[in-house]
Amino acid sequence: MKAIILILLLAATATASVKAEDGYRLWLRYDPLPQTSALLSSRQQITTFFIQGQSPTLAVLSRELSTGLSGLLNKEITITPAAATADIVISKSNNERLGTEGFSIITSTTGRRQIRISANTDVGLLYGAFHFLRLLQTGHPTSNLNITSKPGIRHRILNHWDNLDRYVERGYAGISIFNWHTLPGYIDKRYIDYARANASVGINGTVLTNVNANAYILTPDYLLKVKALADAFRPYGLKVYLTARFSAPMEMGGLKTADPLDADVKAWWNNKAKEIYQLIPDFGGFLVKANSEGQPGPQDYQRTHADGANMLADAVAPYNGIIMWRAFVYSHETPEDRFKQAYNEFKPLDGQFRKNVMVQVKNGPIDFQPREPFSPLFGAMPQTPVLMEFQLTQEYLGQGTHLAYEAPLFKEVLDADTYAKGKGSTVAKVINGSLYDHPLTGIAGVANIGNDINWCSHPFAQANWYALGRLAWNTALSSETIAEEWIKQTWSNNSKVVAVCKQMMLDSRETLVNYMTPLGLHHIMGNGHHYGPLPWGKSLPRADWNPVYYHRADKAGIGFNRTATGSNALAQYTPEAALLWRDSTTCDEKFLLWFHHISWQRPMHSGRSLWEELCYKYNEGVRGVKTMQQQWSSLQQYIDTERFSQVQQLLTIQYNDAVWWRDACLSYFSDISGLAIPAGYERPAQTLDHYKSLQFPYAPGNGK
Ligand code: GCV
Repeated sequence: MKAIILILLLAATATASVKAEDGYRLWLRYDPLPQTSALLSSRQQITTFFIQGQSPTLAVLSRELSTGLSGLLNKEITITPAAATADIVISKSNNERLGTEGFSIITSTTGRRQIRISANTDVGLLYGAFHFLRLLQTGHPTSNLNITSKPGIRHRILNHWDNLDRYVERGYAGISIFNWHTLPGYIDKRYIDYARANASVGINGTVLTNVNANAYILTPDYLLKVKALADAFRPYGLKVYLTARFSAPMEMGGLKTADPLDADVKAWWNNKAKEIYQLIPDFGGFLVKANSEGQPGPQDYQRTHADGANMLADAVAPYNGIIMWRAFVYSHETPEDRFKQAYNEFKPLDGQFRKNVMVQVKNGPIDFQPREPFSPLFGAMPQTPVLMEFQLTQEYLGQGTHLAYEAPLFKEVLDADTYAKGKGSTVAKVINGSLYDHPLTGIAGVANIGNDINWCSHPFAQANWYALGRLAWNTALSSETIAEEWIKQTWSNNSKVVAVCKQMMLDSRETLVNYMTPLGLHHIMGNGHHYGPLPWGKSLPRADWNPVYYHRADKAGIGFNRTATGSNALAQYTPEAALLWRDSTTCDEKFLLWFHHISWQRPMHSGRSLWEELCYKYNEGVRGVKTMQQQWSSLQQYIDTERFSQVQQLLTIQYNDAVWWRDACLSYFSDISGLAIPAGYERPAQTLDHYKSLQFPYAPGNGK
């Protein structure tokens, strides 16, 4: 008994010593480092820093370094006017290898021991300073640094699907952080912290408005608001972009047409661009969703996507602006497999775009599913820069309540081999421009940010924002490295916390795939809001909005035949890439039902039949969440009560949701196949009719 009381007391003391946290500080917490020897030596060495020159960017750098160092090292840090007596020297270099954003960090031991951060530009220095703070925060020894780093991708961008009334489409973390009503007069502290966070991971662009665009953003009053944000973000190297509503010349300019070949339309956009660049000389350009899901576009005038993109590209070209033209299109009329439509539309346009246009392609052919094969457009447009679009906000991944670390998903796509120019033609090489020698390169993430106190709703969702920036900088970083960095900065350097959180994060995406869409199932989520299972769904007006369209389960089997005997979507890949999936007996089982309709009885690699394998995988998913719950519980004494409890509660929701997914899907597939759930697996707690009767009229995503 005494022993138990002692353990409880010790646990209580450990918990009490962990400071309260609300998650607002993200990974830039700068709390005092633990007193380990490696870190202690940095602590003893650093008391002063020197910055050569003056500029708004250097001013924010200086502030960040003061705050960061004094916090981490828990002592006073001073700025010295003399480089010779400084412990850290920040100065310009003239080093071609560093480009316009790269930096070097070197521990110099000739003469006084100094850490020297150099770059060709102020923003390069800022990135270097943030990297140095990251090294300190993650417990990296600083006594022997010799780092050179520059981004592999030029445009590293967040896409906000934020409306002007602050509703965030597919947003689960409150309303938009951009308060258009109080702009331009009021610069919320959040804007600055947002810019800091982005700069700290190298994100250098932000599209402020939803791709389902509102032309009102282009009115003079709103452009002044955009200017205020651009001015606030500029010192952090963060450029602003807007979405362009294709019909704006009609809605805002009173023209009778938005035909991209019409002289008045061109003039309208040219003047609009001029007006914007007069206010914001470094305005990034436009992102456009056209002729997709009801948005206006050039096809309304029998023009092509290239005609539309080029018209806008010409308008921003004099100011070095770019156009990001989305390939997320699928036609109302075409009965063609939705998988194939973006490729069919865009591949023939290769070579027709202006030099300042990038075609923005979602990572997979359908729509941000828990697992998708890479989009066949990657590698298929050699003459066009292709920009990657990932989704950080978890529209199909449990939204704001499920823990799903997305770096493994991003990596799976980036590392996939398109074989476009032979073996090793990875998607990463397509988007970093090296495969086809394109200087214009980009990667975008649909933001998961809102005005929730911790920015992203789920405390672990911040990691997806972090991962996008780190991978955009260097696609070769591993999911493990990124997770470890993020955990150390966000939670703790404690080795147990790092090990346990890392395992949870690394397993989380596969766990989610297992309880939602194992073996290549896809798009079987609830209508509209996309939360929860709806494999029986067939009520929506378009076939390809309905789950039954995607899984095609019948008495004989399940899956979408996309081979030559089916929709033949596989033909859009190079033969070598398609080889991975073409033959149902050798197809990577993770993708099986994406490409094949398979008999329920088909033996799988495990020796189980497909039906049993499905039961096994759904149960694995549930087990995975249970494991995460146990892992998290083991960290209680190391984590502040607020965030501990928040994650614990969310994991409970995730567990219940995983059970619901498993039971609803297996009940339905059992009904369709006529096969019973094998002995040894848990039975669904409710009838299929019960699962079918569930309604979620107020789930986020419904109604807007
Ligand atoms: C912004 C999916 C989402 C939509 C989104 C669209 C897109 O269909 O459900 O909310 O619209 O993708 O990416 O344009």
